Amino acid sequence: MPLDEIFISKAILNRYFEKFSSCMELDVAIVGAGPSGMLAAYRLAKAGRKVAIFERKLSIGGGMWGGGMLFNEIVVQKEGKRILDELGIRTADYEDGYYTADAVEAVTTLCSRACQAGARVFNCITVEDVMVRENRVCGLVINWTAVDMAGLHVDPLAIRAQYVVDATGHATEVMKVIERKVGANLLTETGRVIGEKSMWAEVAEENTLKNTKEAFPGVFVTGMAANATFGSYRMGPIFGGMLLSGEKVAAIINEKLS
Ligand code: 48F
Repeated sequence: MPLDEIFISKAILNRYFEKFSSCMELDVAIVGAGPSGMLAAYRLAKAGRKVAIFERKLSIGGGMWGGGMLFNEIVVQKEGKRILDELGIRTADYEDGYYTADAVEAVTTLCSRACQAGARVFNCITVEDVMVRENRVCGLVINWTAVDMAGLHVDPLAIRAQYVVDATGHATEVMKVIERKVGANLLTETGRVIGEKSMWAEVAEENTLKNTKEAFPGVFVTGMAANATFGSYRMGPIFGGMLLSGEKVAAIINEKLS
């Protein structure tokens, strides 16, 4: 058959809408395709959960592509290397328990593993709100990023999820929208998003794991969003904590879904 532009267009539309409508009701909806969100998606999909990531940008990877200050290498510790090994991302021994990996290889492989395990990634979609029933988040309100960027007055759509993961990094966008609109206390000391502190890699890495937990009924925080929500430090371009946090949030939610 000669190439037909309309046939190509229909193939894209039909396949996209099949994919999208199969994700209207999810076990887990993850907001943000940075390292913590993608690792969580990979683990949950591998466990057989129906999981999708909604990512505002055209590109996945969040802060991982750029390594540190655009030098596209990342650093992990031994525990982070365990996860990179499992994913098939090559690491190089540096010194004293530090390992490096190519940031581009890390992002692309992590996303590929998540997709092949069954996670769906929807890029160019911004999560602008949540759905709440009886003081528990039960879904996301989404719109095209292009609509948001153009400032168009267009109503969003919604998807239902048993659990939502805020993996939006420093911005902590899901928690902030809950804080602003829901009018109920978050599960933090102050009942609010406490906010991120300055850089202290060692404490931040440790706290990322501690802070990976439920922050509002139905919503878990992972990665840098966990530290920002519960008021801990930033860590800069060391990524073990992000991966371990994604692993932890997936394990907790998987357990709950069981
Ligand atoms: O920031 P990001 O990479 O999150 P992370 O997994 O990792 C943090 C590290 O990259 C680094 C660090 C530690 O090493 O400090 O910064 O915690 O990825 C967050 C993703 O969420 C998207 C955003 O575009 C990015 O790709 N995002 C943010 N807000 C929204 C969103 C939103 N409202 N809707 C959809 N996506």
